[in-house]
Amino acid sequence: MPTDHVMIEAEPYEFELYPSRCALVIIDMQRDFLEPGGFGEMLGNDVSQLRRTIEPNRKLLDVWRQAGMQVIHTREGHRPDLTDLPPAKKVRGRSATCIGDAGPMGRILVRGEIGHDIIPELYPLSTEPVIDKPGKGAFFATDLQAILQHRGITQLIVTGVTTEVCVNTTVREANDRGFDCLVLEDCVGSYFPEFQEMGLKMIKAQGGIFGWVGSSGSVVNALG
Ligand code: TIU
Repeated sequence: MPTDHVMIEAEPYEFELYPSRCALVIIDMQRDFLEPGGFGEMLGNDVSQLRRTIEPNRKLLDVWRQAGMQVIHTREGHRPDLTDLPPAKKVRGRSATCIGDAGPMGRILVRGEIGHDIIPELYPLSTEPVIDKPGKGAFFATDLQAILQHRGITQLIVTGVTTEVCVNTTVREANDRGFDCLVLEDCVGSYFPEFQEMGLKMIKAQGGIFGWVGSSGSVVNALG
C-alpha cells in the first residue's frame, strides 16, 4: 500500500492526492460576496447560493489544518488609492455604485475594509498566506506562483467563490502553469445555478481539460 498519497474519488477519474505537495486554495470567501447586506446582495444576487459552501469549507479546513497541510487564502480587491484598478474594470456594468465607492461594509473591494475581508467562519490563521489579487485569477499580478514553488506544491484543491468567475479563472491559470487542480463542488458556489453546473462541467470535460471535480466528503474521509 502506498503511504505517500491517498486516492480521492473524482471526475473524470480518481485524483491522487499527495499531502506533502498539495495546498488548499480558498478563493475569495469575502464578506462582500457572501454576507447578507454586502456588495453581492446589493447588486441583487442571491447570497444563499454562496453561503451553502461555508459549512463544507469549514469542515474541510478543520481536517486540513489538523493534518498539518498547507492552506492559502485569496481576496479580490484593490489598493485604497485604486492605482491597481483598471479603468475598464471600474466602469464595467454601468452600476451606480462601483469598486472604491462607499458600500454597505466599507469601500467596495478595497483592501483594509470590512467587506473586503474573509468571513469569520473561515478566517485565516497567521501562518496561512493571504493572496491579495486585483483580478479574477489568483496568479495574475500576485506572488502565488512563487509561494507555491518555494513550498514544493504541485497540486491544488480549489474551493471558494464564484465557480465560473474567480474559481474557474484561477484553475485555468494554475493548469497552464502545470498544477493539478481538484475542485470540490460542494465547496464552490455561484450566484447562478446554471453557471455552477456548467462551470464544473467545463473543468472536468475532455478527460479533465482543466482538472478534476470531486466533493469535500471524499477528501475529509481520506485525511480524517
Ligand atoms: N471572486 C469572484 O468570483 N469575483 C467576482 O466578481 N465574482 C462574480 O461572480 N461577480
